[in-house]
Amino acid sequence: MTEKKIIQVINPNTSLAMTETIAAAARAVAGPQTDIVAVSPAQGVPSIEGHFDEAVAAIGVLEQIKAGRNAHGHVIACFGDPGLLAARELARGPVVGIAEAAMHMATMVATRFSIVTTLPRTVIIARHLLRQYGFEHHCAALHAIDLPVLALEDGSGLAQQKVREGCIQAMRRDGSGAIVLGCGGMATLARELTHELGIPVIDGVGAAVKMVESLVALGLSTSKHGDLDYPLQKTLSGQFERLNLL
Ligand code: 2AL
Repeated sequence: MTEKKIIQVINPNTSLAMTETIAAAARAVAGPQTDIVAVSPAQGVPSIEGHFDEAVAAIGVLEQIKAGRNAHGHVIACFGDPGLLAARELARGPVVGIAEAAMHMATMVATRFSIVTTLPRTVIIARHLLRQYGFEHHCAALHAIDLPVLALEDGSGLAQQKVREGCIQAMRRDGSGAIVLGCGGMATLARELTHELGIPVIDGVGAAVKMVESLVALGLSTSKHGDLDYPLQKTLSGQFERLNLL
């Protein structure tokens, strides 16, 4: 019997409700030989909606990577991919962010995609990522539902309804062949929307889990040749002592 593979799925914010949503989406797509371990930092920001939030959240991501070094691979389940390259330095196995995973997959099923995210200010973060990852020319438009991240967890269903409307509007207006959902808290909506709209609606959590599974199955780890090598040994002080490698 083949050994089970552990994929650590990190929600970089401290919302336990959102961690559960993300865990459910990850488990829904994981193969039978994959164990999903969903975690979130004990300290940090309750939701990530700007550059400041991302900088704080990145520390929590690194702590979780360090604590989860028994995992075969890791997913960073926030659409800003906070701390991605730093996490790759710390980790042995592959680390995949949900924004990069969803964007990559979207380019494989459509020539142009649209993104539906939460607040207008997170649109800017997504734009930065499109440029950084080289997907600017693949993205037709970005849309914000204009509700904060935690509205997705308030139980009212309003945010989910707005995501649905945003996707329909994006499909009609942008001429895009696919839609990328721009928040970890939207993860469980993708399958139903794909069915309803008749075009691929891509959730980065599922996309990232399947990418990590593929990388692990192919025996491909994060390269330790060059800049993603383990961080140079130095002694961190004060509250950052907990990030010391040894
Ligand atoms: C996110 C996300 O995925 N989780 C979070 O806290 N903030 N990003 C976003 N664009 O809403």
